[in-house]
Amino acid sequence: MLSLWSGYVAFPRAAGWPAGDGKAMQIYTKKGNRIFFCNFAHRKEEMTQHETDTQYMRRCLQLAAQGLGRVRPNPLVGCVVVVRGADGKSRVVSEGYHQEHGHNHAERNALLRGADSPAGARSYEGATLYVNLEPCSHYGLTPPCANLIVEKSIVRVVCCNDDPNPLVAGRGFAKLEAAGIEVVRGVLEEEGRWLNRRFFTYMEQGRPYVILKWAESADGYMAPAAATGVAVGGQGKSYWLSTEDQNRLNHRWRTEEAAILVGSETYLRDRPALTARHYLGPQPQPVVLDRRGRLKDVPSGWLHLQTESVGETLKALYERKIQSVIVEGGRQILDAFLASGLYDEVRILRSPVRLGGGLAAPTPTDGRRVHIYTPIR
Ligand code: AOF
Ligand code: ZN
Repeated sequence: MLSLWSGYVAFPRAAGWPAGDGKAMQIYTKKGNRIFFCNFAHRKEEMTQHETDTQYMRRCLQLAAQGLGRVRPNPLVGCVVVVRGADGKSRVVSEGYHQEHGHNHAERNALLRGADSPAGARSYEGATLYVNLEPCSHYGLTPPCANLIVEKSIVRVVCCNDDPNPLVAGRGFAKLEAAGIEVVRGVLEEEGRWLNRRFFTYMEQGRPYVILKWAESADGYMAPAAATGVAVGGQGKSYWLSTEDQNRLNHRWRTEEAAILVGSETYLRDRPALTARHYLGPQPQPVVLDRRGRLKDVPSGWLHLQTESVGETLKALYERKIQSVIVEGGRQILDAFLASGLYDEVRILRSPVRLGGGLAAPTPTDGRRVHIYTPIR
């Protein structure tokens, strides 16, 4: 009897017993005894609503991610519109995402999709709208999304992150609530902050999101001994640390950030092109940091900065609305960024090659920000 009883108690939560539908359920014990019990209908309602919200928010984040590299300095935003049918089941009736800077926001794309078709002209009355950022309330390059949501008779808006943009910052939610719309905030909040880490860093800290990146050998060197005079990773040079896959990944990263920065030493030695050539996508803004003012021939279109500290450099980029930057070297600049603490991610492309000596790679101490990429074999 005791084992039976403890089995019953353990089931619903720990073993993930299907949450109640209000109906009596029966299970058989090993000895063939039948036990009836009734599940907790109200618990299922709560669970299901939260699970449903989480599931649709995940879809918003997935949609949003497609704008990476194309919407900056705007955030990545996805939107899903859901209607509950007569059978009580919810269905997605429209989706959209912010695709290009200056173009429609996610909500507008979802709510006006096929606007000239009967479906597009729908009011979406009674629908729930999921969006991973607080709907905007301002007239920017596009009219306010909050107004359109009200016009379309949406009754519930589920959000992931509040918008830190001072033009919005709570006014979007206030508009919706004033129109009697139920607002749910903070669903998958951490995932949303990670997806939009560039936007949040730029808005909240007044500086671009900083990624420090370098390639190092399996034994921790960035370059062979100086005496060899060989630049690692340099264009047309005979020595190459990264594998082809790592190189392609590196070029993909270049398409994802607004700018790419090197120091004058790297510029003079490698004459890097700083373009994304091995991956399709937008090109980053090349930046060269020339603290000693020794460069005369910086190509047009490059940003030539003569700032002295990391803080000043980031301020100069922020003022030019550059939301994120990959710092690709050299060693001195990487060390300066590491020492300043003004960086968000370190990406190390670790090569299978061993150099046995040479220029040691930096040794970042904050492991939480370090990501190591080794080739797949
Ligand atoms: C939304 N949905 O999909 C996005 C929002 O210059 P604009 O008009 O494109 O406005 C940019 C600002 O709008 C941006 O900084 C952020 O606050 C918000 N982005 N809002 O409701 C969207 N991309
Ligand atoms: Zn908007």
